Amino acid sequence: MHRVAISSTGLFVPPEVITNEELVLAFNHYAELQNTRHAVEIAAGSRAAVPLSSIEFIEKASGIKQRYVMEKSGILDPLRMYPRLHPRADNELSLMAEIAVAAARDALGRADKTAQDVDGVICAAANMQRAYPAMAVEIQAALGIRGYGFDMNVACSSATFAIEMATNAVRCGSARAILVVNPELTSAHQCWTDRDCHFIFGDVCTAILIERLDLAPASSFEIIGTRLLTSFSNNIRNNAGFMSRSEDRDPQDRDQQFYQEGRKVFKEVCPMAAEHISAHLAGHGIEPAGVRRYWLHQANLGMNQLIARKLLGRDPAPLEAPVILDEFANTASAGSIIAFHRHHADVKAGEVGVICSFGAGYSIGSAVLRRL
Ligand code: CO8
Repeated sequence: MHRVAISSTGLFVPPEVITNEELVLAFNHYAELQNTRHAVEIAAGSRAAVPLSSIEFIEKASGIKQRYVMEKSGILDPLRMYPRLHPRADNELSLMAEIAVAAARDALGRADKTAQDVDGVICAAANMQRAYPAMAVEIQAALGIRGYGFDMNVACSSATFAIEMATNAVRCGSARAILVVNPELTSAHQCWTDRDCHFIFGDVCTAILIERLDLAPASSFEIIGTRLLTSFSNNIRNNAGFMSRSEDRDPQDRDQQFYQEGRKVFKEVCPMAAEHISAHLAGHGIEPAGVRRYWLHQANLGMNQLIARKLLGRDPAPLEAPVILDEFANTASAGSIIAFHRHHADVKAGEVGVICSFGAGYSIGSAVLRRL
């Protein structure tokens, strides 16, 4: 058995930003157009008016101030309200693969590694662009990596579940290094016309290079343990799938995009995540207070503060559980990896940190790391 490390991470940031001001302006314009069009039914009580959104609510309820997206003009067009993404020919690199390759190259460069040092690619994300061939195989080919690639989806926990898959492959010797990529094009499956969730998501891609410790750079993070948990819930769902055509579904049907019971998710997932992290740390003989940094899933600021409070018995200092969702919003599986990417340089040799993600499923995944 080999010891395993995170050698590096990489980040692709999409080219366009939508601030809360722009988002709410477009949403409220959409709401007014809808309410004017359906004024008679609304007055007769046979249809509910679309309520207006507010910047104050969004920032207070979530902590989100802006989000990056691949294409914003379609999202902000009150007659459209979703991105304009152009189909590509089969012989062109697909969009998900393109952003994954960019993040992967960033990760490889930071560890001073090349495609020849890697034996496999796992594409782990909340949605895949197509059914087949696997995104990971296209990404593997574009990078020139030998070996194998496969896709996996555990919604917001996809990255941590993939870290465990990659760690096991490297630990048992079936690969020297695995590249995990998390291309999250959330804007394509977000419901931008639902006031309760139109502000939640952003696009991004992260990459994680998981490598045999004896081959990894000197200041890598050893993966001393991973732990996964799932518990079925309908509170976060998206019913779009390969049977939608046969079910005569319209892609605009509300259940063919992301929907959730946000408050129930908040109440149920916070205690589960705190207990999961405590139990994982206890398994390694580590007290929650002995952890230098928690790189938590980035869905909601209040959620992260509550989980950190449950773990520490007090409010966390800003850098104990760093926040990136103000800038990126919820980027599904990539959030905790962005937090790690942006906030690991000051962790000292011997200090411990925890990456933890949680979301639809429900699913929770954690990795306990020690800096070399
Ligand atoms: N502007 C003004 N008012 C609003 C708005 C708005 N935009 N939205 C809601 N309100 C109103 C509501 O109507 C409600 O009014 P009333 O009290 O009169 O009924 C009031 O504000 C309070 O509404 P909520 O109870 O809904 O508000 P919350 O305080 O619960 O906050 C949140 C809503 C921010 C959504 C919060 O519940 C939350 O963040 N929960 C956690 C959700 C979460 O983490 N989900 C994880 C999903 S991610 C995942 O697993 C990956 C899925 C795959 C990715 C999909 C990509 C598209």
